[in-house]
Amino acid sequence: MAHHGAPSPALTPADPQNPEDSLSSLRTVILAASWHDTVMDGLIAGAERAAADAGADAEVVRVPGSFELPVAAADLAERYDAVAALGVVIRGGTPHFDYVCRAATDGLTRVSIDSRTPVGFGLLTCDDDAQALDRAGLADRGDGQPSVEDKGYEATAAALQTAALLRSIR
Ligand code: DLZ
Repeated sequence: MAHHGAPSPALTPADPQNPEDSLSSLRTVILAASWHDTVMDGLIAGAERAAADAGADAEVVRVPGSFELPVAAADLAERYDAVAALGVVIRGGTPHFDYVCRAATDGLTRVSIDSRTPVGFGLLTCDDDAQALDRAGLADRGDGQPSVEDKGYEATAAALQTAALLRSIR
């Protein structure tokens, strides 16, 4: 899938000859907010595809909104090797958007650093629904081509790859 200058998120399938190096043994959780159902479904589908490409089992844990992602991530980081945090915030007419985005972003950053557990950043902060659908891999671009973004996949692949890296250097 083409990306706007982003590194290819494709994950190499787990190597059965090399179980120690495999991504499949990483305990992985997909943490998902519950606003904007259709877009969330696309993000979660992308995240599950990334986990499947890695050969990893990933359970899905839901929180009410993106504001709740950091506290749940903090708890999950204690028992998982990789957390993929997914949410969608769409700009409205008030500054609320900025507060939720800031709280979720700062909170997830803090959790990741403090826990030393990679937290993939799959929070969409969008101006409108069309932008969010595109980033979640769900846009109908009208030319028979799919979206150029798949942020659920990217966030999960990044968390898994970082977790494997940390494991290899510890
Ligand atoms: C309240 C709210 C609003 C207005 N918009 C969103 C949104 O676009 N995306 C999202 O994930 N959550 C939203 N929320 C809910 C907050 O994240 C949070 O769940 C509530 O403020 C309760 O703490």
